[in-house]
Amino acid sequence: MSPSLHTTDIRPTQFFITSINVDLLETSRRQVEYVELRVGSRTLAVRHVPIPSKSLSETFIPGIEVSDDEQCLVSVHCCHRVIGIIGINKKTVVDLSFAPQDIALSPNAISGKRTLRLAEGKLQVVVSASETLYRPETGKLIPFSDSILRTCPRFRLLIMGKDGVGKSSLIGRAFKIRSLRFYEACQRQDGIDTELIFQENDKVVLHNSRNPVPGTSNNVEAFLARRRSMPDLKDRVHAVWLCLAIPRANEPLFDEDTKKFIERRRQILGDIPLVIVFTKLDLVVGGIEYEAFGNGEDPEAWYLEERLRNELEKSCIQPLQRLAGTDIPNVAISVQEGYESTIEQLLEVTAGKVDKYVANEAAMAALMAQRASISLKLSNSISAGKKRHWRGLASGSKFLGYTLKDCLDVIHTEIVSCWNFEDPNRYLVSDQFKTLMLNVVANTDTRDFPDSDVEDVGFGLAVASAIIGIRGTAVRVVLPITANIMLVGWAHDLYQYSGTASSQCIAYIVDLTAIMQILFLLMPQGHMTIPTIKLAITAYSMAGINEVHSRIRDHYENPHNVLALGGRDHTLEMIVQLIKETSIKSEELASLRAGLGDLGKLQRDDPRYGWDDGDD
Ligand SMILES: Nc1nc2c(ncn2[C@@H]2O[C@H](COP(=O)(O)OP(=O)(O)OP(=O)(O)O)[C@@H](O)[C@H]2O)c(=O)[nH]1
Ligand SMILES: [Mg+2]
Repeated sequence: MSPSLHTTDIRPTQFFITSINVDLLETSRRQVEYVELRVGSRTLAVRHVPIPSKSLSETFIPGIEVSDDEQCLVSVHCCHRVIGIIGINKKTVVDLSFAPQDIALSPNAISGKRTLRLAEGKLQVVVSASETLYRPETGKLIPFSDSILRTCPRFRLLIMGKDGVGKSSLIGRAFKIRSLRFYEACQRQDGIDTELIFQENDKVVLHNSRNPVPGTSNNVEAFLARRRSMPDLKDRVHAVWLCLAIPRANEPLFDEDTKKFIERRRQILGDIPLVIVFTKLDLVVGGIEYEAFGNGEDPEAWYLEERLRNELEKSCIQPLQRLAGTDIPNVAISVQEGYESTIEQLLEVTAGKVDKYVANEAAMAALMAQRASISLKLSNSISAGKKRHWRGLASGSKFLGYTLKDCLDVIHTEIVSCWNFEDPNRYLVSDQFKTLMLNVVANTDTRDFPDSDVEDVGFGLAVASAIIGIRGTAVRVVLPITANIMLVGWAHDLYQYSGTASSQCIAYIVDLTAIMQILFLLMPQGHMTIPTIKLAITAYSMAGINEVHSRIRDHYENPHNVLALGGRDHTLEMIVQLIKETSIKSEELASLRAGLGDLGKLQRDDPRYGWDDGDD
C-alpha cells in the first residue's frame, strides 16, 4: 500500500463508539470486574458487573464521540482467586489502547458501522463504532415522567356521596382546585360521564356522582362497566372515593342505595379500589370537646383522642365492618385547618391501593396530581428518580454523548413534573430558572448569605427563619439574584464519567428538590410567580446549601470514595440521605406557614418584577 493511499484511507474522521464487548476464554482463571474507557483525557465509562464474570458488554446510546487526535484506552479490571490462599483475590488490569485510525482501518461493516478487535492472551475486546451519531428520538433524553404521563396522563377518580357531604371541599383540598363549583354546575346537567378536568391542575380527571343509585339508566354501575371495558389505563377509573358524613346523634351511616352499592362492590368495581371517606371529622371533634368542657371537665388531649376513637369506631367503623367485613379501606377526614394529616392519609391509602390493584403508573399519576401532602410529593419524587435517571449517574452510560446540561435538563423536568405546581407561565421549566439552578449548583454566588444552623434547628425551621429574615429587611421580595449564563459554561461540556460530573448531578437533584419543598411551603394556594421562586432559592442558599455542598465535596474528595466510583448504590444512597436531611415534614408545615405571615403578595405576578430585576 503506497503512503499516499494510506493517508487517504485514514483521513481525519469522527467516530462514535457504540459498544464495547469484553470476553475472557473459559480456560482463563480471571473474571472481569469492571471496564473503563478513556478517550483522550476523558474517562468515559466505568461499568461494574454485579458479580465478576467472563464477559461484559456495554452499549452507548448515543455513541461516544472520538475525534481523530484522541488516543483511546480500554482498561479491563480483572480478578482471580489465588489458589491455596482462601479468600484472597488478585487484581490485574489489562490496558488495550487504540487510535481512531485503527477504527478507520478496521473492516467496514454494513451501513457505516465498524468493529475493532483487540486481544491480549485469553482476553478479547470488541469495540464497535459508527460514523454517524445515533440519538434516540429527537436527540433528547426522555424524562421518566413523560413515559408515565404517556401511559397515564391523569389520575381518574370517581367521587360519590350525597349532596353537601363535602365532596367539592375535599377535591379542592386534595388537588388545590378552586374552580370546582363552576365545573360541577356544568356537570350536573351532563351526568357522571362528564370528565372534569381543571385548568389549575390538569393531572386529575374527576367523575362526580351524588349518590350510588343502582338500577337507573345513567347510573354509576353502567358508567363503571363502560370504563372497565376500556383497553387503555388512562381511560379506566383508577379509584373511587365514597364520601359518607360521620353520623351525629344515632343517625344511620348508610342509606339503602349506598348499602346495596357496598354489598355489590365486587361485581360493580372489579379491581378498582374503593375507599370510604368519612367527612367533617372536625365537627365530631368539636362536639366531643363541647360536651367535655360543657360538663366542666378539663380533659387532657389523650382523653379526647380516645373519646374520638371510640366515637368513630361506634358510628362508622363497626357499621361498615358489619356490612362489608374488614377489607374496605376507610379514612376519616376534615378539610379544616389542623386536619391536613387526614387528607394526607387518604391520599396515601388511595395511592397504595391503586399501586397494588390498578397500576404503578396510575398510582404515580395520583401522587403527581395531589397537592396536599409534602411528604408524599417528596417520596414520589425520590421513587421516580430512583427508577430512572438517578441510576444513570452512577454507571454513567445513559448520559454519555450528552452534555451535562442535557442530563441536568432531564433531571430537572422529572423533578418539576413530580411536584406539579400550578405554573401557567411555565416558570419552573424556563431557561431562566434552569440557569439560576446551575448557578445554585455551582455555588457561584459569592455574596455572603448569613448561615443558619440547620443541624440544630432542622431544615424546615432554618428555611422559615431565612424567609422571615429576607422578607423583614427587603423592601420587596425581588432578590438580587440573576441568571448568569457566563458562570455556567461548565454545563455545556460533554458528560463524562467523573467525580465532578457526578457530584454536580447530585447537587442539582438535592438542591432542586429542596427548592421544590420551599415552594410548596410558600404556595398554600395560587400559581407560581418569579418572586416566589427567587425567594425560595435565596432561602435555600441561606438554610441548606452549604451543608449539602460541603457533604458532597467531602464525599468526592475522599480517595476511598473516588476509588468506589461507579458504585451506583452509593450515589443513590447519598442522594436519598441528603434529601432526607433537607426535608420539610408534613407535620411541621402548618406551623412553619403560620410563622411566615401573609404570603399573598408573593402570589401576585407583578410584571415589574422579572427574572433579571435586582433589588431596590
Ligand atoms: N366543618 C366542616 N365543613 C365542611 C367540611 N367539608 C365540607 N364542609 C362544608 O359542607 C358544605 C358542603 O360542602 P361541599 O364540599 O359543597 O359538599 P358536596 O358534597 O360537594 O355538595 P354537593 O356538590 O352539593 O353535592 C359546605 O358548606 C362546606 O363548607 C369539613 O370537613 N368540615
Ligand atoms: Mg359539590
